Amino acid sequence: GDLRVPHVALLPSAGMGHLTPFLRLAALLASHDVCVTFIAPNPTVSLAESQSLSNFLMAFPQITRKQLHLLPLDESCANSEDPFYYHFELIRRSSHLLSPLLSSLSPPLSAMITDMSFTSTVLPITDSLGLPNYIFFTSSAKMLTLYVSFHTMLGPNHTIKDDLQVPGLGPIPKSRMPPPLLQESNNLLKTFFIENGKKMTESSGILVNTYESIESETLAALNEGRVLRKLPSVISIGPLAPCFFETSQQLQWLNDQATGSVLYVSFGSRTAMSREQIRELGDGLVRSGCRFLWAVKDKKVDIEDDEKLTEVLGEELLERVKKNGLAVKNWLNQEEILSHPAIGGFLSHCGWNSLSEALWNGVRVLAWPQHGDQKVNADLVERIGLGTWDKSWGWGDRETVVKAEDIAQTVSEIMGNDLLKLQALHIRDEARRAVGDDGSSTKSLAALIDTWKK
Ligand code: BUP
Repeated sequence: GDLRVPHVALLPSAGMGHLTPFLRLAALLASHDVCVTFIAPNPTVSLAESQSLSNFLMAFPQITRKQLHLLPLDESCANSEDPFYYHFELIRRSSHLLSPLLSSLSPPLSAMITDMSFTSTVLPITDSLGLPNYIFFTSSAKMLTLYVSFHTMLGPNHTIKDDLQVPGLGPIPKSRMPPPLLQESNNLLKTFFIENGKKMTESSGILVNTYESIESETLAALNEGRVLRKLPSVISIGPLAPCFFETSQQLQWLNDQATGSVLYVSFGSRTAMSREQIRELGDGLVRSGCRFLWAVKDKKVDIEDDEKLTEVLGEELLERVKKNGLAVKNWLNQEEILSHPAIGGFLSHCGWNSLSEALWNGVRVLAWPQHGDQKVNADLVERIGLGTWDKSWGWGDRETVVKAEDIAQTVSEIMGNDLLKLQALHIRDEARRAVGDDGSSTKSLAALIDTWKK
């Protein structure tokens, strides 16, 4: 008989690092003739999220938006931890609104795809509706091994003693784990890891924005029960291709630079370095003698980031910066920048989306992890030959201030490293093959969609 058109609902979490891969996945599913409903938590934390979402929906009118209206929390629940983690909590507490929303959708849903941070909240809801629920893990497969194992590693006082060891895989040393996980006291991130990590086993499958040739050993360990005995299949569907729906920014400055000569510098949508570190970095970039395009971020949340560049950098440094590079404080269309022929390197915090955009475009990476999953990802950058990582730089500005001389030297080294340049291009070819016609990720996704048609 006729196969039905599958209808899938997607629920992303807070922050561009979660929203962006969900938008890319939505576009990909729509291109495979899946009917997609995008559930958008409202309001968002940042302006970048709300703008990106509305541009996306204008470009993909076939995708339906449903809003999940977030209930305000009382004062006692508000706290000073990361506003994005706090927003996860807000979405979690409004999740009882999901059940009526999901059951009202027409045609009836075939499946739901939920962000990893809502695993423990949303699984009971979809279970009660008899709806298969897939968890989309928005970081690397290597990070997934820690996510699902963390709750099994806890000792007395709820701390962990050891590195994560998985048979056949390199360890994840404690020093590379997100620092809040090592604290004795509970915090939002730790609670999320424990509760969600436990529940992952009950999902219908785990989708990861990665692909065989960069994480084959980790994917094998996950799927052969070496990480946890009982884990649903881990399906690599990446790298999710950027979909150009944002309006082009046409940076004239970039168009005027020589091919492969510019270092792009950005630490993601939620990292603000200290003023002191920002100035050392600026000084270092100037002293490297390389051309650079620098996204300066002074506050975690974009709406609060209103100081002028002159105030952040100081007049003297700003003048020096202008001679060699371009510093900006507004939101840049990063996928457009990384695909520009003038870009030859990326000084990155190693957020998983930034890395997937770097490898998609064959751009060398100089890793400078700042928090969260980023050291685990930086290690991967080094191992696959996409770039270099100077571990003495630590976690951004929390442990030490990295000096301008060090930055200058490392930057000029990576921009002059032709071997890395070739390796990055090779990685780009493999990445594109994975999502090409006969690619491993394409096949996995097609098989998944087929199960929804039955
Ligand atoms: Br900043 C910035 N323009 O100016 P990550 C970011 N981005 O397009 P994060 C821009 O936001 P988490 C800008 O291309 C990427 O897709 C960028 O995600 C885009 O890091 C996304 O790299 C940022 O995963 O999130 O924001 O720190 O901590 O959740 O990884």
